[in-house]
Amino acid sequence: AKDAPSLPDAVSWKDEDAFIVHGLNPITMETRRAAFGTSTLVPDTRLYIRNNLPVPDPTIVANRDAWQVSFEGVKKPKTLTLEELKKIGLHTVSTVLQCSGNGRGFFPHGASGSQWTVGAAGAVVWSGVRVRDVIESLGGPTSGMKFLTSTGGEELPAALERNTVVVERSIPLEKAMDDAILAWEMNGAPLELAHGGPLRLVVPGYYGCNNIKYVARVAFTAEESKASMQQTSYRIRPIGVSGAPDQPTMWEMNVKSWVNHPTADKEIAPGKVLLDGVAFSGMDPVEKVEVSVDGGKTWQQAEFIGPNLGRYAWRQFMFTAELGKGTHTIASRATDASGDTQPKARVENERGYGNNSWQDHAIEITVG
Ligand code: MSS
Repeated sequence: AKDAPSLPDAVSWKDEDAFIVHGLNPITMETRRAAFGTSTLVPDTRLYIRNNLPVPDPTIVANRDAWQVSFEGVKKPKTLTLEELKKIGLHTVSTVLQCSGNGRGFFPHGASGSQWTVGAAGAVVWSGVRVRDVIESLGGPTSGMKFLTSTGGEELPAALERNTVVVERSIPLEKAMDDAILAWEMNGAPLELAHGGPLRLVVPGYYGCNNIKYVARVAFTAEESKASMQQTSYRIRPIGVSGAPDQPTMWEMNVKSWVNHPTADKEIAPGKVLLDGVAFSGMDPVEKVEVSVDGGKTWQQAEFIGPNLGRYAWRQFMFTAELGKGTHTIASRATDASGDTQPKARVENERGYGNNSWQDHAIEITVG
């Protein structure tokens, strides 16, 4: 029998053995590399969790349809319930949800934040209503608006200034109107509280931080949110430099891949060795994955397997290598439809965001 579960209630239903738990207050847990399967989607029980604030009280999912969202910066501002949103439209999309800091653990300067390796990411399927359809039913954005600013429904500690703690992110208005959705379902079931239920914003191709959980306010704004989460956090800057609004923000994801199996903890016999992994990009579909079994000296093309769930999902790939006794450094390198290829080296930056270095994500396996 297993010991009493050590995960808090909000995530007690997760498959604990599948995770590296980086922290529980707030909850920060990544999927182990070896725990990723090969059938494209990551089941809810194995999908990573990243919360900036404590998970809200479960009473908010007791009556999901009663959840309210206020729409502002539109011609006919209104508060709609989830029940009303469900009548406006229905759209389903598969995306890779990935934390901006996924791969931070590979930065040698000790970037502050969760020391994620590969597992703060997963492909899932969402159902909800397109932001565009809701906004059109409210007369469209008012003129002069440039961003969609969304706010999480967490109760904020009264002692702290709102903008220093609130989970609020702005994305370009065009992106929001193009394909963002308000999702109430993930992988075929009502969205779990820990993943943002009853309702979450999903921004396909954008980093996790933009996918606001428990979304309570959706506003078109002329400027980016004044929240620290928008102004100074999630900004790419050189090591030692503070975050500032003129630095690039974590919107579109970059092209990335990694090998999941075999894992170093399994015995591997010499001969044919099957490798598999995942590959994805931000706004462009991934087109090609190459694999190297000699630490990047030579590359060969891998084969995509499994269903193609669209440009925002990840593709599984596999490769059969002929490996002799000894230690081998296995790397993968993806290229997307815009021609972007994963670089060898990470882009050094203060907070360790956006790591897509193929070298950092390589694994060492011992055969024989
Ligand atoms: N939302 C809210 N409301 N809150 C919080 O905290 N976080 C972020 C997103 N959203 C939050 C939100 C992050 S940061 C992330 S990644 C994500 O979410 C995650 O998700 P999941 O579901 O996995 O947990 Mo980084 O970039």
